[in-house]
Amino acid sequence: MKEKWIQEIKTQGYCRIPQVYSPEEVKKGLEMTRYWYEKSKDQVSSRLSALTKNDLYLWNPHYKDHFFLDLFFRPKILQEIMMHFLNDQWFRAIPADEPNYILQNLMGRSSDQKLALHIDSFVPYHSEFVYMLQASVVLEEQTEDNGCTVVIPGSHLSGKYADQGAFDQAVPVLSQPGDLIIWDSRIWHGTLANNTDRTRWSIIAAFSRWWIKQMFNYTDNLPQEIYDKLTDNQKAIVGFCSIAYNDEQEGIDRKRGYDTLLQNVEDYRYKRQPEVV
Ligand SMILES: O=C(O)CCC(=O)C(=O)O
Ligand SMILES: [Fe+2]
Repeated sequence: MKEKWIQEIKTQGYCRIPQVYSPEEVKKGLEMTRYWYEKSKDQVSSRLSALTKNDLYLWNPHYKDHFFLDLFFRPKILQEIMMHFLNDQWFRAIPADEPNYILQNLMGRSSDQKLALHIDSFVPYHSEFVYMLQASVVLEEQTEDNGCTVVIPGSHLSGKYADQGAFDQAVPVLSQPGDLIIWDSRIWHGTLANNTDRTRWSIIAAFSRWWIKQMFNYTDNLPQEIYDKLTDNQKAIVGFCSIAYNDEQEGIDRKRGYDTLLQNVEDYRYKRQPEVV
């Protein structure tokens, strides 16, 4: 089955996998998203990108509850697709049948105004090699009325930044609670405006190859109680097996094995001893 989704992502740049999550998981996800959004919405820096100013965002939900990371760890199909596109065959310190890609960012999002077409891969390029994909866990139905995601199929291979003139040809990705939508971060995408008075929450994670700088400094800041719940491989996905060493005495190859994982998150914060002069 995964071949069908992989093929769609390769050719169209995205796919929608129906009903990956149970109604119970969706219900819990929505309750927790609403709870944490209310609790944290006033604590957001004004240093936001122009794209993200108007909409509802729950930033870094994985700093708040382990449930949000687990949403992306549990489905086997998600892991298989991400491994297909993002695993580095030369990352030999991690077993070849386990993920060596990393979490680039994680957020909850609901639409308000139209979101302009954009790419999230920072550079457009034409290649079969992919270095970033996004996965959106749909918690509420997405329709043309409430600000669903829209995409330009095939645009991930255009080798160009998004052309706003193409918005009229964008295809709405209609989805149901429990669906999982995956797109190549090069695809031209955005959202319609939300013309209802309701939310349309989804939890969106970007995963990238291990060498890409993450959006936030997770490896210094993941709460210890969440770190303690992760398997070694899940720690690697959060970034703990690809941290840059502080100097050549500590290590050189950033493709680190599980044997370099530390007990406590605070131990990753390097404390260089002041030199005595
Ligand atoms: O909410 C969506 O469907 C898309 C959001 C998006 O493109 C983004 O946050 O980069
Ligand atoms: Fe995006």
